[in-house]
Amino acid sequence: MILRLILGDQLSFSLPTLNDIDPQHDRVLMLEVAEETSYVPHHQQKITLILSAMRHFAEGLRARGITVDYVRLDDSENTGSFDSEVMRAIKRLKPQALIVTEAGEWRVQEKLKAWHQSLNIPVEIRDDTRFLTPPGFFSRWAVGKKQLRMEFFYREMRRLTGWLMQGDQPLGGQWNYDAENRKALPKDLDLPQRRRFAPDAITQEVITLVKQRFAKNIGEAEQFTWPVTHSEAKAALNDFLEQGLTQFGDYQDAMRHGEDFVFHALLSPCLNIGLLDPREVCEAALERYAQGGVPLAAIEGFIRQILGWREYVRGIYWHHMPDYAHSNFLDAQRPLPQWYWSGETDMHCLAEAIRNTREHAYAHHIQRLMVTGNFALLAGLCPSEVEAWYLAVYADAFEWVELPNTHGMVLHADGGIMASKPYAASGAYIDRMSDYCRHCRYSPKQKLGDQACPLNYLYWDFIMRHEKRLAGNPRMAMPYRNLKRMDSAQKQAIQDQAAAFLATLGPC
Ligand code: FAD
Ligand code: DLZ
Ligand code: SF4
Repeated sequence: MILRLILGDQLSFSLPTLNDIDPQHDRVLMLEVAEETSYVPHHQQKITLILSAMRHFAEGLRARGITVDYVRLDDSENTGSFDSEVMRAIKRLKPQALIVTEAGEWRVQEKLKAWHQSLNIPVEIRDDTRFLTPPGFFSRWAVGKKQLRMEFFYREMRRLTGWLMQGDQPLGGQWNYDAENRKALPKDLDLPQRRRFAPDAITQEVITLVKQRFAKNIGEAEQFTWPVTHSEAKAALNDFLEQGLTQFGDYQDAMRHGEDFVFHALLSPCLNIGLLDPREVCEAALERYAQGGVPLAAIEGFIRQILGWREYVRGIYWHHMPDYAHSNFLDAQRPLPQWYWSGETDMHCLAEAIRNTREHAYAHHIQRLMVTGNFALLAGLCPSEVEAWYLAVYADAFEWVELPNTHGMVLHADGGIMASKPYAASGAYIDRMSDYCRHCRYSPKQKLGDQACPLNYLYWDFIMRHEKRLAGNPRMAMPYRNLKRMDSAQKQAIQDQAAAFLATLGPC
């Protein structure tokens, strides 16, 4: 008998672990363990999603005639970690060998690798083939390059898949239509009501468990409406294709008070735990494009997110770990303010992004990057604390995708591995891309004084604080040219107000 371990983000029937399973003899092992449910204080809905989807997946395997040995979080004999539960299962079931697909996180992958030594049976760790990049492709592409840039990786991936290509040229003559994809939402544009999923009996049982065990964690499990099965995930994909894709490009960066989803896909939780396959998602979107009515800029923008960004961040993660997590290029040391959890701040853009994070364990990309992320960058919040927050609060958060986005793209803590410059912005950006400022006690037009948007003076304080580190970056030339035009009294006033504001966040 071969024991086949399936982790909580590996819920795909095409998982390499299952490739050659003999349902007559082999067993699948699935483990709900306290170590994984609490290594960061996960949002209640994230725990609900993973445990409910695991339980549904186990049912799906059983329906295919596969025996599943499933350990629940509240089983009285559950010892609480992957290591101890795998040992216990081996004692109980006496398998000849253990098969597992590589883990999505460095921390867990190190555990799996140690089992070669610590378990007294052969352990086979298989490549995770559920990504669009073939194993080893990223490292081969990265070798010898001084600087890695997503845009060039993405072009290689377009050539490899042949998606949106005409021979060896990009369809429409351009690789990237980003410039067309930065519109603000017109006031009178109605946004679609998105398909959500009512909890069934299995999910209800998990919600009760989560309420008992994780009552203090952020969010409300009772408000859970994420897909937990492959068929629900497919319905969510169809909903996006029907209601989101056509306008996805135009309003990719837009935000509106009270609108939590805009035209975004809402598919990352399903993709990251295996309920949807990235190839299936891209092919379905390409098919919809082929039927007509979807602009090229929209389909290109969407394909770039999955074929480009998603694959690229995974490549960066595995190429640079474990050192990647430890750099702190901007020497940011300030603790994360408590209001990142509660949302209780007068800055309306932040209050909104955190409100919908609390409500859904979701915020869209621009809220993560340009609202909570931008503030963390400007205020010099400590990377490890910010990263733990992002890892905890989003239903789609797994370190392979969360870390490069937070450590690299948002905080520039990697010194430019992920992005060629920090995405720092003042209140003018938020004002251009949203209606948040109209609901705020601050004004994005005021640079200094009691009414001034804190992002305005924090932005210039950031630029001044990091002049030595950033002024030489050609992509930062413009802000440093503008800084030169400021007189010293103006600079001092900005620094004074920024210091007073930062002091209100607590000691550094
Ligand atoms: P859409 O905006 O509709 O995009 C479609 C799909 O493209 C997403 O489902 C996702 O799979 C992929 N995608 C888009 N942008 C990225 C990106 N930058 N990196 C990787 N995939 C991308 N995404 C996660 O899946 N998990 C995370 O833990 C995560 N943490 C993030 C932290 C920060 C600070 C930032 C700035 C971004 C993070 N992202 C993360 C990327 C992105 O914000 C989410 O993938 C996206 O918001 C998910 O919502 P959606 O499915 O509606 O995506
Ligand atoms: C995030 C998570 C949670 C909350 N719970 C479990 C669990 O009980 N069992 C499990 O197998 N996986 C869980 N996960 C996912 C893991 O923490 C981890 O992210 C993946 O195994 C990827 O390495
Ligand atoms: Fe955010 Fe500043 Fe606008 Fe207020 S004024 S919503 S703090 S950008």
